[in-house]
Amino acid sequence: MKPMLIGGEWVTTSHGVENINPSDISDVVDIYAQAGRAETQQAIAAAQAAAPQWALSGPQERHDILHRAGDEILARKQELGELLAREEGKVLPEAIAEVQRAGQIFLFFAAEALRQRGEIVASVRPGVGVEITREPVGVVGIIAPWNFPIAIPAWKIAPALCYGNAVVFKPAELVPGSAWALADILHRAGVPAGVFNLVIGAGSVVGQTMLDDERIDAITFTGSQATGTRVASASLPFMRKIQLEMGGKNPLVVLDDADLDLAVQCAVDGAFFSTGQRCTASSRLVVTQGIHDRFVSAVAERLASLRVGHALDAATHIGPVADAAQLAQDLDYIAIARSQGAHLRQGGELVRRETEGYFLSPALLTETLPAMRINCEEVFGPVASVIRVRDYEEALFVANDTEFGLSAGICTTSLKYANDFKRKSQAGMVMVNLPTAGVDYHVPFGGRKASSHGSREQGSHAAEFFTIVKTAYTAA
Ligand code: UN1
Repeated sequence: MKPMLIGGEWVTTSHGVENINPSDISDVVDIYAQAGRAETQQAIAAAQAAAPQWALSGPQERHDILHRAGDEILARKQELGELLAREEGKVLPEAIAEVQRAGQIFLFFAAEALRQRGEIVASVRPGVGVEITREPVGVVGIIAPWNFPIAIPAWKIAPALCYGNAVVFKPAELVPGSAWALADILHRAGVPAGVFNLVIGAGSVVGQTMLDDERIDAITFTGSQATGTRVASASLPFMRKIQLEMGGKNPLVVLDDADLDLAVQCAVDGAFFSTGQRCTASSRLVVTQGIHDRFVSAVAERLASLRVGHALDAATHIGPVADAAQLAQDLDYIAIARSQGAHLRQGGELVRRETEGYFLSPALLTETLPAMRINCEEVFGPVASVIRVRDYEEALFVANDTEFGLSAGICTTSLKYANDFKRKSQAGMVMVNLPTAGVDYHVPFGGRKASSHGSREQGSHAAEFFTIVKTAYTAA
């Protein structure tokens, strides 16, 4: 059994969390010590004790630790990619790319550690000087989802440490393997005892204990809207800082003048790769009438040619759904869409393979209307729906007509429409002739409306969440 990391010590318990391979449910990747309330509280206490010293650490120490971690992640990307593909189910090339991204994030924040600076401003009062600096927040709780088992933890942990915070990290129970590997790497990279703590366990126990504990000064969370709302309401009594990423219902607009091959590629990649399990997935394909039929046929044809199967099989394009509950949810949404009048044009069927896994063929629903549940709620699976619209104006309206606002894309050869969409889209990230999913690691990530709350993740904008601004006045 792999232990948890509390106060710089590897700690074990009698209960274990099994890490099951969704491509082959007879394959138990490993067993991980399961934290309860007491262990979570110990981890919080350890972080609180270590935070003041770490806050005083210099940029060189933080740089060196983050750099060592980034280097090791990159050097081991093949092995860590295999672990990730095995525990989460994304295909190996996607898993390796995710590990690479995690390594790059650590190197980015290693460099950011050296770039921390403040401002000196003239006071409006003669003889007074004003300094504006950023200080660490203190103890940061990190609650991560299962769909990016190493990249999302990396883009929360690296800035937390870079800006001088202590961390209590709760990964998703479905994917403890990558989280454990990351903890081991950070531990050996020289993170001082208590500055980084790993607690694996149920959201209702570990997550709830974190939410209820006043000693956690900030929580960064990625996951469902329902849990995000719980994080927000539990944090309000403490006036705790929060950063929430809660999914999307991202539109990809395809206009009559689009390059058809490119539009099909954007739609298939954005909606179905990584088994559609991305909060940035292009789950609503908003298509103008002149290209609609050609686009739908081409997407359906492309989907039929994709092989669903074991994530580590080189012939596989799309891996399994992450677990039984997610598979049930995907199938439910397909059934709901059909009962509301959608046409299942392609896929949406369970697929049998040599190993028993959660294999679902990518589902394309057509003739859907914006008000149908399939177009309002996040499915989080290989399921996309097509909405037929008259023209660009209607496409823009439909694209924005959602409570979410994470990412939005448009495929067009018209600069006029592309620019108009960039200006008027109500999403946090806008993509022109690109899939809605698949973002760079060095620029801000985040959404608007119900998709996100708090300041942006990633890039130098991450400083906003992981620091507190101090304004100091000095009379000469
Ligand atoms: C991406 O599309 O490259 O959970 C990243 C998610 C997002 C990350 C998406 N927070 O899917």
